Amino acid sequence: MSQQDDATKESAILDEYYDYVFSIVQRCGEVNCQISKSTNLEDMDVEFKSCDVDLVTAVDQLVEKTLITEITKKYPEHKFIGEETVSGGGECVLTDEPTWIIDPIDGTMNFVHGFPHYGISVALFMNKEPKIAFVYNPRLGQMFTARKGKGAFLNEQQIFVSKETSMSKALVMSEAGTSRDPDKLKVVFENLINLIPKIHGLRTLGCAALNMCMVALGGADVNYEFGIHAWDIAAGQLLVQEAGGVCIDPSGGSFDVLSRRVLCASTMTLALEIASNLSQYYPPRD
Ligand code: LIP
Repeated sequence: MSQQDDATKESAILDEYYDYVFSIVQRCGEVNCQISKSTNLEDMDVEFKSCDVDLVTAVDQLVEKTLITEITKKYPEHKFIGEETVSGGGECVLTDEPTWIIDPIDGTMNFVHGFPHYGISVALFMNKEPKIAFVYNPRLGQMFTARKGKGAFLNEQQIFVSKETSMSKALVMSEAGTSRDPDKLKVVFENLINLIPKIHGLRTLGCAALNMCMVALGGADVNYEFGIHAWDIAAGQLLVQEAGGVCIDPSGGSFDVLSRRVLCASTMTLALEIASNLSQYYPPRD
């Protein structure tokens, strides 16, 4: 078989995966949305993970279970890295096999408070490269999708990053994250004190995957965070890249989805200028 035949075959398989998983993500979003509209904060079934601001709800667990069960039914050989499975003691291993990296609700704190900025984040990696991405905010009806080589979309309209190259004009997103480790918080605040006078503005909305989507659609110019996990950024990586932007390590080196560090931006010039202004924090890898 020629290389072109191989590429056509892979593209057809990826289209099939995309269509199948798109409808599962949509269904999970509908369930999630009904629950969040009909549930009071005090009735919400919330548990704590690494600390008392690292939350998980029964909805996170249900959405992750549904995605894994439904994908396994059709593709039993596929692997998974899911936030709640890993938090429950499961493995976080990325091989060359087709692997779905899942955050059932990215922005669980927002979900629990009814702040309508959270989403289901799902990415397919093959040979350790992202091929398909979905980030779905069911409360606001925003479905972000991307396929390798085929662009990034919001509700089927193609999206592009801004062309911003200058830090002084950049709208920057970042998060303190869910860890309360004083060493990490020191770096978070150092960076804010250093950056805020040099940038156009700062936004911190509590959902890493949607922050990356804001860069992909050109609303924000930069997003960086230390301490996030693969499931928070896997789909965002492809969305930003397919929208014409860049994902790098916050030190300026290459991006590594398991490093728990991300810096994405509209342009490489801007990404490197931000990187050169950041104090660094290196959490243990995923
Ligand atoms: C959270 C993010 C939040 C980020 C945290 C954490 P969770 O994900 O969305 O914006 O700052 O590092 O990863 O726990 O809600 O899925």
